[in-house]
Amino acid sequence: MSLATTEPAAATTTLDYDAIVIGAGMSGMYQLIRLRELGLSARVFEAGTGVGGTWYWNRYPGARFDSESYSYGFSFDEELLQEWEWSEHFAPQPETLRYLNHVADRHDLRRDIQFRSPVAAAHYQEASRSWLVTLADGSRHTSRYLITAIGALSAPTLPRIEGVDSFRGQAFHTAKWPHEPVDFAGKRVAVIGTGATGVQTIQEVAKTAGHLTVFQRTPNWCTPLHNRPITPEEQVRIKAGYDELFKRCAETFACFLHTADPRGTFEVTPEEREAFYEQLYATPGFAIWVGNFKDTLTDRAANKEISEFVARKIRQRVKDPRIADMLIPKDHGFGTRRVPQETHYYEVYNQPNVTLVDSKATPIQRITPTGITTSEADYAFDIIIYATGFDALTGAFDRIDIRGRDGLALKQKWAGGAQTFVGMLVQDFPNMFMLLGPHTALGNIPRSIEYNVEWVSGLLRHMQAHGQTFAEARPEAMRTWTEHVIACAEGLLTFEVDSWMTGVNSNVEGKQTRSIARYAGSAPAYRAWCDDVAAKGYPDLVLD
Ligand code: NA7
Repeated sequence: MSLATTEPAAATTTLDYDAIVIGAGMSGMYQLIRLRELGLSARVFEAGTGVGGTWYWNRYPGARFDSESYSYGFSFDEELLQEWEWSEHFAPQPETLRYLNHVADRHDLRRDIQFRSPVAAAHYQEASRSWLVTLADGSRHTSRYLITAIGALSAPTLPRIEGVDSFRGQAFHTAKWPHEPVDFAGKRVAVIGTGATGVQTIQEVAKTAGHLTVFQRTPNWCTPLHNRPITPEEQVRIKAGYDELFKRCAETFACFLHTADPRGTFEVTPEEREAFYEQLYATPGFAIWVGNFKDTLTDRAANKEISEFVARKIRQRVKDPRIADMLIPKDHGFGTRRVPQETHYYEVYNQPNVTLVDSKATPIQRITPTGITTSEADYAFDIIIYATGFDALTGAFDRIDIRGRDGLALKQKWAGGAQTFVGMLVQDFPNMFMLLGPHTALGNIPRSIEYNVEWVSGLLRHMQAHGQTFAEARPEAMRTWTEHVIACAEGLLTFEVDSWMTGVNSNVEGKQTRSIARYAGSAPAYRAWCDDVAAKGYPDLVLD
């Protein structure tokens, strides 16, 4: 590749912006702040009418954090940390959306964000080494850099079931929830899906629905969230302890406050093990998932122990043994799929207004104008809620026509599985930077977002200092990183199970088999790798 020949064109082309950012969720918001600090002009295109991304779209009843609120907020703004008060240990969605709007106000972000502007296409322009971005309304915008801030769980999927459009009642996907409240009182309501979203929805809707019917295809291992209000004394301690708290998040495996216990499951006596499980079951948040014995997700026998413990809890909490049995997963062990965090979820099935349908044994055959037909029965509904999840990790990328050098489609590049360099760059797609793209550490997501934004901003600062305007991952660096991501997944029970974490979505063409698009190493190891690249002056990138 001759870099010199294209340089004059690159220098003389007039572009609309230095950077175009797609998405005004937490990634896009923070990236905009950093771009401004670098003195770069930026435009954020956002499909919604407001900021917040995930917390803008997912307004379904019961939506809330599963990470401790104070570990989830932005950490970069000391004044914001002191000024903002979370009301609960696991904040509900409306509060999080208020928080993100507050951040947008505080940093005057909206003047650089264009709302109601879904991006349809982004094409790399070889001659000018720039990006041409086309919005759904056909308008075109150019920039030197393209930064995707489109989320890992942001492309909702409806079931591929005949008749979805034919239903005459109200129907909602949880991630496209209306801005007005939905009244369930006296209504016949169906929820399809029992992932983290379905569980939060079900336990809330069951409070007021006339009758709620839950269509469960695969049960998940759910554990108590133990949410409660933050007391004034706790508020003081939280605010005084932010440095310590974020230091801890930076040290743990997945940036949560919880991290694995250094002991193996069978290094302790059965009594000690049971006592430890009980303690974890009583601890708020993800302690039981990510703070368990170190071999919980790698050793089959260890995993069986904790699975049996949680199964016993389900049996204790659900009165009808037949229903309890339906709610206990049989095809995967505890923690090998995302663990939904619940508040009286299992007790919902003791209520007379709730019915559980096994939609694996009696599959949904079609949605009808009046309800749902399974292989066994016809059900009539006023409201159908689709808690059917997302085309995760790569889905949001697939929905935009992203093309790199020589018109190569990103979808084509990733046809055999995602390939990236540290989850942030892709060879053949110069000057495109991904925040929370495939192959990045996810975990407690804002912590990962902040790191991604800071790394990309550090790279841009380095390029500014060296008079460079072109960055592309070297093919061998991308190969090495992609192989490393695949190696990290080896031996993990999680990768032996179908879920969004292994790229499986029964409702998306071509996503029926498992793939590795999620980095499964530790967040500290991820950061160490990326920091090393920066410290060495980015030898894995072609910079010019
Ligand atoms: P998930 O975890 O992907 O859950 C989707 C649920 O919908 C799951 O129970 C699916 O069953 C079910 N589903 C999907 N399609 C169908 C059809 N066609 N028929 C019946 N049931 C279906 O999505 P969530 O939104 O709950 O959570 C995603 C992440 O977002 C979550 O982990 C958080 O990190 C935030 P299946 O298990 O595939 O049998």
